[in-house]
Amino acid sequence: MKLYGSLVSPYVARVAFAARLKGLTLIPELPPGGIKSAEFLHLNPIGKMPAMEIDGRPLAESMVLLDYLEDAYPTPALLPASAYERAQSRLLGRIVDLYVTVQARYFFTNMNPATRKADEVAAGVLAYRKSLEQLEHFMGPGPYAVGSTLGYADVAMMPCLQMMASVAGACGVVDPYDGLPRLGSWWRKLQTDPVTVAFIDEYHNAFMNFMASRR
Ligand SMILES: N[C@@H](CCC(=O)N[C@@H](CS)C(=O)NCC(=O)O)C(=O)O
Repeated sequence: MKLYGSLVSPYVARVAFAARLKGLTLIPELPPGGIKSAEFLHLNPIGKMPAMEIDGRPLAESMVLLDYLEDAYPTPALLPASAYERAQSRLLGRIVDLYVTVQARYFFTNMNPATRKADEVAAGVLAYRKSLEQLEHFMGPGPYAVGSTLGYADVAMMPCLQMMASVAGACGVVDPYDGLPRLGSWWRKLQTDPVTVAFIDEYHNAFMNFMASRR
């Protein structure tokens, strides 16, 4: 079983972290020719990371890969037991992918203060905030995103929200979870758990090194 991609991608990071929580050794590797090479496109014609190769067969899309790991390696379970909470966990991941991380474009294109367009950043701040409110609405009361143990929803949310906080932060968003009590206490909870702290740091360092290399 192979995981293709780099930890700089929050989508790759969520798969790597899920695998780690399951005790699997699944270190992401960049395909030798990159993700637009003919070899990689043969495996994953979507041309995005992550992708996996499982017994010679291809699989892609990070949330599908989380589900694969959960089905193939059920212990320890990352999804909760109840049907509602399983759906709630998947919904949180979907909101992150469809409504939260898409707002990163407003910030990525305005990282340089010299060329920053204030109206674009302002639109991004509003759209990002709205998407966080949507996430907050569907989260559980804590301490984790769904229930009282670290699981699927936390793994799906953590690197993506870390990435969003970094790029929005670079454009002046100081406390994205202000006035969002569930998200705020969830994020603070993650900072108290050595397992999540280590992973957040690892992902954050990979992402920040990547951003520095683009300057
Ligand atoms: N929906 C995909 C998103 C993956 C994605 O956008 N990956 C980015 C890196 S963060 C990528 O590979 N981008 C390359 C491109 O779009 O050309 C997933 O969840 O796996």
